[in-house]
Amino acid sequence: MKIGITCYPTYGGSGVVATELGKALAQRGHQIHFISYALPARLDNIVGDVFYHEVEMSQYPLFDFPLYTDSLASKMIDVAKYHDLDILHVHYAIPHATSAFLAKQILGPAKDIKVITTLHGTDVTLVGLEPSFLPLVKFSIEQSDYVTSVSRFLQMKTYTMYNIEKEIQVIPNFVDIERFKRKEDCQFRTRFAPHGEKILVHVSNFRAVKRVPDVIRVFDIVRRTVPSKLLLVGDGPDRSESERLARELGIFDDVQFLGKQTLLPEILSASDLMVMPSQSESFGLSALEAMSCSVPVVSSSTGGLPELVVHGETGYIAELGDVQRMAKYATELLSDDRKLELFSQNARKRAVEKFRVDLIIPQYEKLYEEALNETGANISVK
Ligand code: GMT
Repeated sequence: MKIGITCYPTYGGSGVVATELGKALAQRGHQIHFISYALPARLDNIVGDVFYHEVEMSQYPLFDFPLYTDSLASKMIDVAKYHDLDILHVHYAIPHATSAFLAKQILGPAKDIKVITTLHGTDVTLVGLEPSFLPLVKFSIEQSDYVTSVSRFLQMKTYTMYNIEKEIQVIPNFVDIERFKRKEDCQFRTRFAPHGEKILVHVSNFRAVKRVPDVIRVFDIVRRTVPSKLLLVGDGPDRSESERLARELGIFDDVQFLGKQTLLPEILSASDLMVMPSQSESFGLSALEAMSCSVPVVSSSTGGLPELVVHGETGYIAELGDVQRMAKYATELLSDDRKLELFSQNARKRAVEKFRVDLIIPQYEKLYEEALNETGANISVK
């Protein structure tokens, strides 16, 4: 199949999933066309037919604000026409699903391109609810030929918050279990924890929803009883506040702010426990990547996290904001090497058995085939 994939090209989860999906599909013989405003961050190690089309933005002085939705739709039309695309698969509804709707209408019934929208999280749970977006998000979801969400939580949220009748299929996120595999004798371990300390890790875009200050507070409690270090990977609006908090608590020397990193499997391989106290998390891709590297997760109970983290097996789940409980769980696990080893094995096993690439990609392929075998829009309802 010839598939156009649109996503945000940054390190955010939806961009990572879209890029890894495109790479895996190309490896299985499909022709993939990425359409975005920059080269997707994880578009490396390409095997197969992968193209990248950059959306050009017009700089006309009358436009105080960039008209990305329009420019993206025009680029989609071009790519669909000249590369004879069968499918446009957009990740994160705003504004991608709207641009795809426009492109489909303009291309018309002769082309009958199928639009698939994958909902990822804040496009539905946060940004999409703003009055300036809500009607457009609802409309664009309903007009897509097929809609998927990355967790049951997000599926139900979309049904209820947008009163959507259209069927939303759950296709969970996935992980490359060969790339995200624990590397023993990892040099990072001696670098970060030279005296054999335990290592806690957090990976995010440091937005408010990730509650990075909670990670630091959890660590502050854990390190009182367990000799340990904290690695913070990523960057974003809450980084300065988090650095300030670590200084204020007098623990800055035990906290490493690593910024954005590409060597994630190596960093995760050096880690003993991931902390993810998010306020909202429709799936929690970085938790899955940690689990795949045999790192158990202590998380909040929000969103889709309970669909990923099995309490008492692959990690622990606590109420949102309950820093004391998260710290108690982390301390317990890090103080008991046998239990830690068991949880690490369970975490890896769950990633391998439920979320590995070759289990999930065929679900998307099946959806594409269904879409192509249909004439006219998918009118199935929930
Ligand atoms: O808003 C974000 O945190 C980023 C967002 C994205 O689209 O990049 O992440 C969402 O999609 C990821 C991939 O499906 C999920 O793993 C994240 O849980 C989800 N984030 C939230 O729901 C906050």
